[in-house]
Amino acid sequence: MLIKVINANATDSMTEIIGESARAVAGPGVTIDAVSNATGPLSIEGHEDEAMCLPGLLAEVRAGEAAGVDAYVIACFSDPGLLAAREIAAGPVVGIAEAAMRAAAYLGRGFSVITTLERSAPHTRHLAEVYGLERHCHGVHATGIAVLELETDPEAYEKMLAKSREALAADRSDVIVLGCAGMADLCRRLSADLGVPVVDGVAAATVMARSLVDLGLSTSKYGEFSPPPPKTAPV
Ligand code: 5HY
Repeated sequence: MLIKVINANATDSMTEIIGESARAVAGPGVTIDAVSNATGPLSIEGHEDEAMCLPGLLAEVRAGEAAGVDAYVIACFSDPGLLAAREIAAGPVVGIAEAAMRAAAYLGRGFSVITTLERSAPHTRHLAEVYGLERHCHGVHATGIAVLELETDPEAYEKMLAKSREALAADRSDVIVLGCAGMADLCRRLSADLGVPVVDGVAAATVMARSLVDLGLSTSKYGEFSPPPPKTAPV
């Protein structure tokens, strides 16, 4: 089985972290093709970045279709292009925010999302509503660490640990969701230090994508997610 994991941004070092997380859970017989979005922004930190990442991200899905990819993971916590990718792909497409939040709902009474910049928090709350998980999402907390600083700020881990402890107490939650694909490598350490489940969306989405393929299931093409009709210019 071939799962293509698409980092919506153009930062290769983050793609490596994402690929490692996906490979760690992929299981036997699954090949992970982790790719960067060559024409996307270096990080996705707002609506304009999200819009700008879409052409490159969807081009990767189209290339995946030509290469026989079985399923896709969109590895960016705003789940950019998720619905469009579902129109293009024959196999299932799973976004890391949706997969992480759904997984977290199995694990406790309520979860807190630990995100990067404060500006990302409202969109995460919006996604929880869209996915019908707002009752489970007890809070979204920003660390103030920009996406690319996750790799360069020597205090990034300590800041995430402190913010997670604050969130668990303030939200009366019992599960932490990592709100950025670039946090994937911190998941196990954070869970050990906090003593609660910590969900990395890259891993959750990879397992979900694999499971859907194993079940022989994919996006319905019956209605909304059928390819759009061909267009001819008016004359
Ligand atoms: C992500 N941005 O997962 C999001 C997270 C964020 O480039 N990869 C990004 O902070 O909005």
